[in-house]
Amino acid sequence: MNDMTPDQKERSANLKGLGCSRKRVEDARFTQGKGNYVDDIKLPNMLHGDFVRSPYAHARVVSVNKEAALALPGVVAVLTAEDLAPLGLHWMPTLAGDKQMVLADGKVLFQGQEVAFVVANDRYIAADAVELIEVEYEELPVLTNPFEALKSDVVLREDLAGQTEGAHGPRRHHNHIFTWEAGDEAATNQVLDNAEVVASESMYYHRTHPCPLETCGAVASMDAVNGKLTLYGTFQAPHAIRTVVSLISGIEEHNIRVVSPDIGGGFGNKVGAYSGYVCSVVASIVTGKPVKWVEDRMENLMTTAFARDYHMTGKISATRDGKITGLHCHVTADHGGFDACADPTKFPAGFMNICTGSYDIPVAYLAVDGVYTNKAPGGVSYRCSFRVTEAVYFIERMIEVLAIKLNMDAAELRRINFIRKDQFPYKAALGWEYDSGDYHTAWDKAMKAVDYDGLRAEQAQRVEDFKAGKTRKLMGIGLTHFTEIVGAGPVKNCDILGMGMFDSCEIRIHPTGSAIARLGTISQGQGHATTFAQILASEIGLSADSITIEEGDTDTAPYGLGTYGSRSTPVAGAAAAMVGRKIRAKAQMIAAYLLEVHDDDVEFDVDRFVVKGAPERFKTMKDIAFASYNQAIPGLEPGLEAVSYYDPPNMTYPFGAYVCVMDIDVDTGVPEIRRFYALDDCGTRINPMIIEGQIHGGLTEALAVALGQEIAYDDLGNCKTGSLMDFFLPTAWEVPNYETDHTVTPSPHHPIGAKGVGESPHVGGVPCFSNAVQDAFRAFGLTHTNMPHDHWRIWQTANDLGLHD
Ligand code: PCD
Repeated sequence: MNDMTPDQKERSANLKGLGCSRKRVEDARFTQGKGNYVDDIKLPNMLHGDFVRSPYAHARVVSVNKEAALALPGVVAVLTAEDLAPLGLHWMPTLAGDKQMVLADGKVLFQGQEVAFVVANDRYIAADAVELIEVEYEELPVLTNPFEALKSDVVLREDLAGQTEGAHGPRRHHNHIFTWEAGDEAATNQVLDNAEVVASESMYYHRTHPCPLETCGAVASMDAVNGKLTLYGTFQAPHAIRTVVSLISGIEEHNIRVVSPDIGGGFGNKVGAYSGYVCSVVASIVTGKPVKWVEDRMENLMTTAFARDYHMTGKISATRDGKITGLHCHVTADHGGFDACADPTKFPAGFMNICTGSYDIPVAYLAVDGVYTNKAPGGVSYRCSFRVTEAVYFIERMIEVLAIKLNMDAAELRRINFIRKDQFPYKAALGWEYDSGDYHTAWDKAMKAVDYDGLRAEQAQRVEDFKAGKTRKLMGIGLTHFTEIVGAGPVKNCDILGMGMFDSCEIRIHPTGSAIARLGTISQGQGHATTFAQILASEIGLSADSITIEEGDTDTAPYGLGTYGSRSTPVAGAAAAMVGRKIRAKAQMIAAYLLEVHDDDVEFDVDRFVVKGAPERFKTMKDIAFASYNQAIPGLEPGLEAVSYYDPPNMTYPFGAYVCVMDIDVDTGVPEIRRFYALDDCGTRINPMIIEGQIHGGLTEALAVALGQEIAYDDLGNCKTGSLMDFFLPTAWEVPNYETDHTVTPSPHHPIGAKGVGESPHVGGVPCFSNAVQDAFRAFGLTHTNMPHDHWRIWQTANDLGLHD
């Protein structure tokens, strides 16, 4: 008879599977400086590329003189649009159905735009050569305001002149890109016209930037003998990059290997395709040597992947006692010189149509106008699922504005309008079907945890004290209840450049009962090597410590759409669970054969199959793995491997309840965060420790955006925040101690009930910090003021309200 120790509980713990705060396996190399980032890649005879960039935001390029640069020893080549044109590579497609200049083709449309690419023996020579290239420009009128751009005679995109149809429908002006609508406008207007109460507000969600620690970069290496191109890069979607490179270069896809090595943060910055990638590939083909291109910090901030820049106007209607009846939202979206937003094809404004938020709003309408201006292109989802941060900021501000109008408590207004638990799956007015939620439970838990009533009483007292001259500090209570939408997504409505957004996992179990699994996603710090092994451990009964996770090499990983939009858990995580189930199904047959019983007479028990009713008769997964390789089992192929491609039936809808308590010094404009409470519900939790880390990181980025981070331009289109001297990155000094909490409402359609979580703290955090600032001034008549709430702007708000008098 078999030994029955260890018991089931202990065996389960040994797996380090779902729910275990397993230590991050990748940290051994990260904490010892042994990571392998793009800039660590050094190939024999490697050359270095650097860009000549436009100092002007809008100008004609009259001439480019390369002579002096080419004469500099060590300079190998200088590429301009003229050199790329014969190859058809001077323009490239964007992820949004537009096209973008790889190198300036006759004109430039934003400051920092790529004009020429210098290739040299080392990076220093390349930088010196950049200085030697003489470009003659003829300045053109600059448009940095999208409202003015829509009225101006100045044609920004001359290449599109006369085109009245764009990738997303009709264009009504030469600087207009698209109008995207969702919902029922007539019905919404009717409700608004007849409503008891209507609150309106205009708000600007400023331009910002993901600013990952590591900037973007690539190393291209063309092996002319074998016809193989290897492209290493900071890619959040390596397979999609391989397909794009193949389509635009004509190199067959099997001859291209794309590798994302370790990535130092992505945050949406590394989803799109950039000129640097194309130029390094072309330069490698032309020179026959590997070519490296890595952005510096200024190039990163000024030219790749801005986020937001949404001018939003809302109307929200309600009954006098606070039941919301309708919502109207209009957005003017500033896309810069090219529409290079990274969104699924059918969603030119991403998932902005989740802007009804956590509330049961019977009728709604959304329209988004995309506009060209003389700013950098991008429009990436900086820690959010395709514009959901904008959507959540919009609705969470509208709720506050409505509460002011109704003279109601904002927490109570939320509570009476939440979608109820029994309404899920809930079909929202703008089209989404929310999978699951229990908002009231989460909200009540949060209110209780922070003693909400106590806080309000303290705040009222503070207002009295302020008025009586006893204090110069106001107190703000920021509230947010957000609903995220993550896991793009169902192939039926989500694609990137025509490729459906499924994801994948392939696993090979080795004879000794350990395994390697590969996925179509790519970690940028999230800890996938730790967590995907946990999902698999619970499914197949082998310890997570025995499962290696590999991502990011298109020669070995199964095709997948990559990591952004918190899609890895909802999509690739589901593929991992499903592949585990395929392994288990085969293992069950092997176990039954070995135990000499019928397949149906064995059942899975943590790490083994046992004979039903006789648990002392079992075969562990290790036994089964070995048998699959060393024994001929009738009717079964040898080996234990499987692959799964998962097309999710729906998105997942994580949610959360956040509270921020802040003191604001009205004389300095300095906010001091006293308390930040974050309750998150991401369904089944894979690794609570990693989730907590994700929450801390996302909240810190939210603090940055709400309280200071901004990409700002002057009227001439000069970027005023192109370095970390001006672009705010919070440090430990500004960051408070976060309190985290959770509820668990599993996703009904995900195989293990998990929803994404990485973006949630950012999506919920931004409105929460902003609401806290605004709430501090509510008693003094403030309805709304725009972010970022830096010290100067807060001081200005206090001043405008007469608090310095
Ligand atoms: N989890 C768990 N559980 C659950 C969920 C989740 O545990 N339920 C975990 C996982 O596993 C992982 C994480 O957590 O690890 C996350 O997840 P998700 O949510 O799914 O996500 P993903 O996909 O993985 O990722 C992405 C995200 C994003 S999106 C972002 S921004 C950011 C975040 O992630 N990024 C980053 N986080 C982070 N972290 C780090 N460290 N780094 C980075 O970079 Mo976008 O769209 O891209 O914008």
